[in-house]
Amino acid sequence: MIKTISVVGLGYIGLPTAAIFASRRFKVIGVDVNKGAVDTINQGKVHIIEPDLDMLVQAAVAAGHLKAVTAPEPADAFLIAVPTPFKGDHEPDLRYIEEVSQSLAPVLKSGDLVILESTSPVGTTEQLANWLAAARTDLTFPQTHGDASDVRIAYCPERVLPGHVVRELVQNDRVIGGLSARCSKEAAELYKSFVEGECVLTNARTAEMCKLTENSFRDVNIAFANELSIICDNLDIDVWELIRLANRHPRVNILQPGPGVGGHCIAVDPWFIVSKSPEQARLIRTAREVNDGKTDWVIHKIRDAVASVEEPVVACLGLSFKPNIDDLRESPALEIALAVCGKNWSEVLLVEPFIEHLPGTFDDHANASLVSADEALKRANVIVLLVDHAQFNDLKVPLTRHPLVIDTRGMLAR
Ligand code: SAJ
Repeated sequence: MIKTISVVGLGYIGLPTAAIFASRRFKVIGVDVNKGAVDTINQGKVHIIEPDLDMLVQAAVAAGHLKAVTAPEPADAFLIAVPTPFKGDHEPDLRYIEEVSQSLAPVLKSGDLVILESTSPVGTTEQLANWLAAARTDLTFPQTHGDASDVRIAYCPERVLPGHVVRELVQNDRVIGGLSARCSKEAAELYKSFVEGECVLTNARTAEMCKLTENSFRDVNIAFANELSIICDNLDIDVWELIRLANRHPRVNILQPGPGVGGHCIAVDPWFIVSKSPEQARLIRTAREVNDGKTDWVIHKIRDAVASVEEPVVACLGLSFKPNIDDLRESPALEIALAVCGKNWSEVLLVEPFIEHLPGTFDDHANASLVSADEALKRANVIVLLVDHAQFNDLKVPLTRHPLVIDTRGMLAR
């Protein structure tokens, strides 16, 4: 019977998961190496921006169901949600999972359940199990003892959309892959305490690949749209109209082109497939290259536009990685804005309604300033629409009258 759950890694996935378990009256111990985050959570506050998360955490801490600590303590179940970045060469970096396995091993006891949630290359759950087994030779593990093991280990990816995490954690289906059938079953029972979607059981390798497949599917399909946008630009065809028309076919559903693919998942996860299967993953690798290449293509478009006007002033509308959020990390819009500033082609007016100050990466660029959309429209002679924030809908009329607009999101065509 699981009474105490430890969630290791209190970021975008770990903290909401910890708070939801706490709301179901489990005793939840959140673990994070970031002391600042731990202190903030223990005050009932949050260190990340996600709708409804603040209320959930505040209630959980006030009720005494959630506390945060910097080192693992004994629990009946451990959920690991630490980052899995990649190294410079797109090779996955499992350092944080290895560190967790080392800090977790001393507090493990017979009967415990360990679930890995971090997006991971295929084989990582087995690797985690091997690290734990090497550290605790007094316990048995499922890779050697199957259903009879002392410790149960499973992989269960999340697939929540940033901005809708609290709702999607509850409503989405979960794919649960144990290292043995019993591991899958026990993990599913735990998730069923709050998941309203279906918990579908498989093995760990399939569950790992499933998460990577979902994001690669999106990446490949966005690459198709981005490639079309470049072909259409060359052929003088409006790609937005083209996609709208093609999508009238009952079995065609093309995604939307943009300035490249941002965020922490879709542009990263396909590399985890490529690094394991470099010979076979040809389309998946090419999709990554096409999407990254689209960002460079937009920068070249801006260069050509700047060259065509006298005393150029460029306005970049939007810096976040997708519409209606303030998240600038891994944002192609930000990358483009920084590149344009760095080239010193012109003064650059940056418009981002979701932030009050430019990030420090712009400190070296004296030609950059954060301004209102109205000011940007008044002063710029080259306008680049990089993010289709809902607020920019109000600009449509003046934008259509502007002589030089590079619309990477098809906002004007809508
Ligand atoms: N984008 C396009 N064209 C499109 C759709 C998206 O260019 O037609 C771009 C966006 O502008 C953005 C990027 O792709 O730069 C990613 O945006 P997104 O909203 O599609 O996805 P994320 O990164 O916020 O969240 C994704 C989701 N995955 C899928 O939709 C397959 C989410 O369900 C995952 O849980 C999350 O990644 C994750 O953690 O893996």
